[in-house]
Amino acid sequence: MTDINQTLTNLTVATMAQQDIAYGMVENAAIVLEQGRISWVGPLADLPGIYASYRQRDLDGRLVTPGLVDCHTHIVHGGNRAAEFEMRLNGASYQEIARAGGGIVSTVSSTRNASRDMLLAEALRRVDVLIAQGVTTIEIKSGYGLDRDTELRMLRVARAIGEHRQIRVRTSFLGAHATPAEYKGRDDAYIDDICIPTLRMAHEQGLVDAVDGFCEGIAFSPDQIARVFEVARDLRLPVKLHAEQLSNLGGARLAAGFGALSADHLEYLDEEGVMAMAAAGTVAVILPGAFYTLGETQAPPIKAFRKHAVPMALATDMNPGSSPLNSLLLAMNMGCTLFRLTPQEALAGVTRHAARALGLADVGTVEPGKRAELAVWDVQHPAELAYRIGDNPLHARIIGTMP
Ligand code: DI6
Ligand code: FE
Repeated sequence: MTDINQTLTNLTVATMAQQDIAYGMVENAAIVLEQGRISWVGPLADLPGIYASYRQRDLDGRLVTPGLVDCHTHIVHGGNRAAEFEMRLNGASYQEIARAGGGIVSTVSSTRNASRDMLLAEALRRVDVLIAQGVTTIEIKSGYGLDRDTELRMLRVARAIGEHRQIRVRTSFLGAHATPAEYKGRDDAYIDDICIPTLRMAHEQGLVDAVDGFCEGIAFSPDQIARVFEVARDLRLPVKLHAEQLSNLGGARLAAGFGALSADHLEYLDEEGVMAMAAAGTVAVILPGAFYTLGETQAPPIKAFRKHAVPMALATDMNPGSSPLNSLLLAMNMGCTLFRLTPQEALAGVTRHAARALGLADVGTVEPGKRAELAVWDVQHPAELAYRIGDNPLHARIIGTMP
């Protein structure tokens, strides 16, 4: 539903604004949308007279939240890894799967062999599932090309998604995701020959909003990530990092040192790393889909994040290998059930904190001045959004028309 100026009435709104009221809740509320922005939010009884002439839209007592933000996805990719999933459940080890050509490498070859149109069609099908769940902003990474042309093609497809659907797309360059087969054993040469020159070219073509990396024993060292982040800093691009997913290499500390928007996964993060993130204002992006798919047992340090007031976001990490999870609502439920997040933390994790993990100040809460991007739900209480498993209570997304 889109309209230029309208007043939404007969609703309860979880504004998710930083307030001492749970969910920033306002009951019997009204929301005024003008020219694609939120102009006013509050009790209907206090609606200023200047809005009396606006067309009113009665929401029948439904719950309104900010449009959801999925701040960490690899949703553009070729092929899938179902065969690998079956091999694993038939007892194959990761090594056997890798020897059989599984893992990131297999998605790299599927993606390199996929045309722009194929990548776009497959990604749009996955994005439509998220849109149907109230997502209005999505982050999309490169990282399955690992050569110049395919990395650029992935980023162009990501931008095209925002042209084909009413969803805002933010892109992250993830050339430092893995070393491709042709550079096996030559990580530094890959960083110098392919990753950094492709980052510069993608930036020149306006394809990059942030720079990401995978800091892990099976991927890149902190020093190698630092070389990519120094180029990002020269290009005035913000950074974010897959860090401490399988071990503690000090990736989150490195990211915080670069003033990173976010550090993501974080299962093996220690309190020193949490404190470095707190000092830098770096958001902790929690990815329960990968934890669940990989059968991980080490949970991220949620209590330490609370203790040091590190904002926590939640995302699908939608990718064909470690997190073939295409539901942000299920990610909310997993965040609560697997990591003991509260339902309020889970909703903040896919609204206010997810927007902050993307460096976006104009979405993530229902407050005057923010973009008019809302989700309307057939639920009585916002906790139902994390509580339900496999359900989708979305009634509609409301996206105001920008002039
Ligand atoms: N961490 C992950 O879990 C994924 N990438 C990353 O940096 C793995 C992606 C895949 O398995 O295809
Ligand atoms: Fe990821």
